[in-house]
Amino acid sequence: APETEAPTEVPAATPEHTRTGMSKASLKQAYIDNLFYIQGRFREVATPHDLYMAAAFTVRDRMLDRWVKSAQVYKTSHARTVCYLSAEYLLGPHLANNLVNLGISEVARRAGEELDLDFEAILEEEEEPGLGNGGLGRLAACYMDSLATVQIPAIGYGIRYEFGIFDQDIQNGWQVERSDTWLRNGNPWEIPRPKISFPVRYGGHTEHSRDQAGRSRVRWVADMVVSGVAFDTPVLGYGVGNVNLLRLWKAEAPESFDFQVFNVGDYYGAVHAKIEAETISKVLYPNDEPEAGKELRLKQQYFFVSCSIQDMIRLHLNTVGPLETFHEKFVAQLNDTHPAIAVAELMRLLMDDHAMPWDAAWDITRNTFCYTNHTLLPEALETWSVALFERLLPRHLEIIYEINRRFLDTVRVRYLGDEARVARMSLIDETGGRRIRMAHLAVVGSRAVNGVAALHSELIKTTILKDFYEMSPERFHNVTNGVTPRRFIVVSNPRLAELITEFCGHDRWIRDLDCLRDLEEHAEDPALQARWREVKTAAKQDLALWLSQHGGVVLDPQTMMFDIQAKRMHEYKRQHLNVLHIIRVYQRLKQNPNLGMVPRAFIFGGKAAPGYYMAKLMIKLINSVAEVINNDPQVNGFIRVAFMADFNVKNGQRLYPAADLSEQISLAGKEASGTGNMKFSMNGALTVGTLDGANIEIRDEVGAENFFLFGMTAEEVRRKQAEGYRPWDYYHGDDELRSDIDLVTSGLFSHGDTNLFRPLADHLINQDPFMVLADYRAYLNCQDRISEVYDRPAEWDRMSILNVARMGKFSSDRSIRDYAERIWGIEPKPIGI
Ligand code: KOT
Repeated sequence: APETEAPTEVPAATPEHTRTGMSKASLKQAYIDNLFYIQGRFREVATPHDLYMAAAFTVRDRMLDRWVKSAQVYKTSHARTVCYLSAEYLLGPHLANNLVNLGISEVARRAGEELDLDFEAILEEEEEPGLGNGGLGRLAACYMDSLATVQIPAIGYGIRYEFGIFDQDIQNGWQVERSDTWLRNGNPWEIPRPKISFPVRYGGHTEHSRDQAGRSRVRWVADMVVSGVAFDTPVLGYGVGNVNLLRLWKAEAPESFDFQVFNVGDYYGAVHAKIEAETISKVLYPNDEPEAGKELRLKQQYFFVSCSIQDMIRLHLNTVGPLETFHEKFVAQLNDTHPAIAVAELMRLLMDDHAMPWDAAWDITRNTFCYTNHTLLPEALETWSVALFERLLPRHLEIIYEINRRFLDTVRVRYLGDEARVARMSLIDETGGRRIRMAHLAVVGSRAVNGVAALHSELIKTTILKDFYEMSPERFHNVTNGVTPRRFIVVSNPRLAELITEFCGHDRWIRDLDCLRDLEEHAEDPALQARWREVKTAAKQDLALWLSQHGGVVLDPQTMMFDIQAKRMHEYKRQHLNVLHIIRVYQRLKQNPNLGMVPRAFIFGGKAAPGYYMAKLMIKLINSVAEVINNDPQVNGFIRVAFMADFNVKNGQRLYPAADLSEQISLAGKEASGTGNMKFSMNGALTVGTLDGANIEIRDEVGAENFFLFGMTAEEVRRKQAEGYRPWDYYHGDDELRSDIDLVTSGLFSHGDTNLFRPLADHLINQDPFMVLADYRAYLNCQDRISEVYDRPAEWDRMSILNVARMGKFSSDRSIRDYAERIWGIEPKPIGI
């Protein structure tokens, strides 16, 4: 089969081919053609969805030239390629982003106007692919954008879930989940590749023998097989000709399979087998940090990893040739441990299918993979029971045992007699039931290991991977996360983008975010400050309007500070600390209605894992506090509380531009990096935050005087925990704190029910694993300082401008360049337009 995944013939360069031309006239003609020839409609009868599809195809057509050309250049030049292996991609809507990256937003808008189309309504029509939970999945999406933009050949491999992250409704204050049917109306951005498909096997047993040359060979006789089919989405870089590939796998029953059963007459059995196969890519597990440990989850992981590695081997054999150079052609980045089974799978394919001896296969494997860790939370560290592995992946279990045997021998030689260390480092956890430690497999099978922010990368070395760090410190790195300024400034905050462009040169800052520095010298300029404020207020107006139409809360964008916390609901992120502050302000206002305070809108957004009771109760608490405050005329001129339902990429894009204050208040040492912190700050919000994750580096960049810091350091947290933390003492030692917690259980927020929020309050008073009570006072004091500064607009605006000016480091382009230079050893392969 030919190598490129799109036709190899590049159409002759005809600048105004109506199917690809970028002029307004071409766009208009192409749009009308697509509406007619693809949707089968003309304007008068077209539905909003038809209008969107025509727009999507018009844009996609303009990406395909570049895609084909990229594939050709990458192929003929044997370009080294990054394969990003991730179980999640939280992409967000494509249309607006692709228009920006093609550089045709403006001309498309004008073309739309002349066709009398409602451009905004068309953008709104797109259903976002929510193929991820939160930070980890969104990071993968930002990295795909940046890989293309910095012109690095890359393939993103993952799963084409039929149902992505659930949609969240709020009913009676509670989260209610609805299934996400994003494919219902078709997906114009993907191209199915039914001919690119691989068998993936499960279960059965292994048979060991020797070949004629006396080499040992293994045959895996599986008892279930599914077929993984490729669906490709082009990922265009900003202002470049490079288009990379996002290849997601859908599970299907192999064509031959049901006939076998059908022929013996078991028609129902055949259909059942089909459903069982399709189940594998049916739905995304909605757990953000803690692991589900479900069999289907392991099946999903192995499914996409096996397809991806088989695809890489196929590509290599078709282009470069001998598998001995596999690791020179490819570097594979493991996005957390979810794809860590890839280490055993590559070993299996090289040895069992391609007859390579162990040492050669191990050399290639270990030089192919690199592993990124995204969390230190013990409950999120993936382990699988040996029994489950044995049942599902018997051959891989053998390989893991052999990796472990050889690895532990090196540990023994290095640390004579230290069997405790051997047990700690083993790939098998023998304490309790025997379990496979996926992080250990990922580390042992990788050339490089990295954390996602400076603090996190340091903590990895002193906590969960300490023994591994001691043994080979040279393999440990830091790559601080970043976010794409295309989506999170240009697409979502066009007014700010336009203002920045006046100072930082058209286009320049969008590809080199360090250019934002040019704003610095104008930070005190009253004229810029006035316009800065106008831009912020306009974004707040947009959000206020949207919120009033969706959920009904009315906020005043002119007078109120917009104080926003938007992220997954989790105790370690401490949304309840924010709530305690709201309750304190409420009580102050009730005691002194004439308290001259800066009015604030407290805005929340975030989904809770469906099985995470405490997180769901926090949502209910926020909505219950909102109900009381928003309906109390004594206070609702000063404070209001809003919970934005269904926080996803699209809704995030409404929030980030409108924030005055960004809440990044996790317990120090718990948030690996955070990326929302960067999105808010890039849009001119000031941060109230702890010294956690990337907050530390954000503060270093923007200057301590432009960041509202509070709370314990990770080191103080560690010490306090070691001493024995007693939240009870804080509760009894601080009258205001006690009164705030008591108000939660008083029934005021629960129509007299004093039990509803008792689990939350009791947990805080008795356990408080994330030390909300210990940081409460520092947080309140910090919030008071914040209100004072907000009262001095010139000062606030200067700080806000400086935040944006100094955010260059947090572009995901910088992160990708770091990976390319320090970890991947890969050069850009520029493709012009
Ligand atoms: C989920 C399950 C297992 C292991 C890790 C996770 C995980 C970690 N999911 N999201 N994260 C977040 O990843 C982001 C990107 O690196 C970080 O910014 C954030 O702090 C993590 O919580």
